[in-house]
Amino acid sequence: MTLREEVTAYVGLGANLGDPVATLRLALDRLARAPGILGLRVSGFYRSAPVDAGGPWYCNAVAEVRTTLTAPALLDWLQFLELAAGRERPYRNAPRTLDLDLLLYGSARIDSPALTVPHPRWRERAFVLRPLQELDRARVDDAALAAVADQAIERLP
Ligand code: A4P
Ligand code: MG
Repeated sequence: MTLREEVTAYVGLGANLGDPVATLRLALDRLARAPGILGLRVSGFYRSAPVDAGGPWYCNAVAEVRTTLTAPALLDWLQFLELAAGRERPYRNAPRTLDLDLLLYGSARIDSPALTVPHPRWRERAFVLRPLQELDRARVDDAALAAVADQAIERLP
């Protein structure tokens, strides 16, 4: 049997329909139990105004995931968890019960029809940068944060 190497990946979580905090908690719980997931570290939860989208404010967080899953296999799990949360896709950037984005997968660069890593917009979003900075300060520079300072966001207690 070939043992896969352990990789550290970052997953962005977002929700603005239903009970976003409860949905994020449940998704994190399910992700932590998924096969091939060795451990999770989770940022605080944030309330953020929709960026390039309408609808209610979002709840957002980022999870650092230690995994032996390949990036496509991890994406499959994330999409399964979105479906389990009742995710529908009526139009682009529509309000959603749960959105799980693979932000980073080790140092991999992936550009396939189903998966782009790093996520193309991760550096443009305060709702990604702020929670990610909590988990790994070195990944988020002050210039990136300054560039998104106009995006309304607050950490939930
Ligand atoms: N896909 C490709 N690369 C990836 C990746 N790295 N991670 C593909 C996840 N999926 C990836 O995704 C569409 C397709 O992208 C998938 O089938 C997958 O194969 P989706 O989740 O159906 O579509 P989406 O969520 O509308 O697109 P995306 O790219 O996640 O949207 P964005 O740009 O992330 O924007 N404002 C606040 N405050 N908080 C938010 O969470 N989210 C968005 C979504 C907009 N504004 C927001 C928030
Ligand atoms: Mg998405």
